[in-house]
Amino acid sequence: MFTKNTLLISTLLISSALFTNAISATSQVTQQLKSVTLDVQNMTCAMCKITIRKALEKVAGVKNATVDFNKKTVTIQFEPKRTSVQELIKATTNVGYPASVHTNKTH
Ligand SMILES: [Cu+2]
Repeated sequence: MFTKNTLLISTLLISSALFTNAISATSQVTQQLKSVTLDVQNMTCAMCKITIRKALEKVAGVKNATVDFNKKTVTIQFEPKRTSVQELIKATTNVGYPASVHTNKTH
């Protein structure tokens, strides 16, 4: 009986932890997903933002791409087994937006 309760509690804890992660941008990535932020060149208007996001979301293995127009960056969550940072950079470059990996200097 004790084990059952413990198991239930752990399950609850794990699910709430997963939920918190899902809504938090600073979440630790799950085992299958990796996150990368790219600095994107040539981003000048709202259309660019859409073009970049669509180009990335077309890449197999990309879960989501979030463009930050003010910072000129895009943060991508992807499955490292299906695609790579090089592929992501190629995708934005192909639609006219050369990119490079964003390095966080405060880190
Ligand atoms: Cu534009």
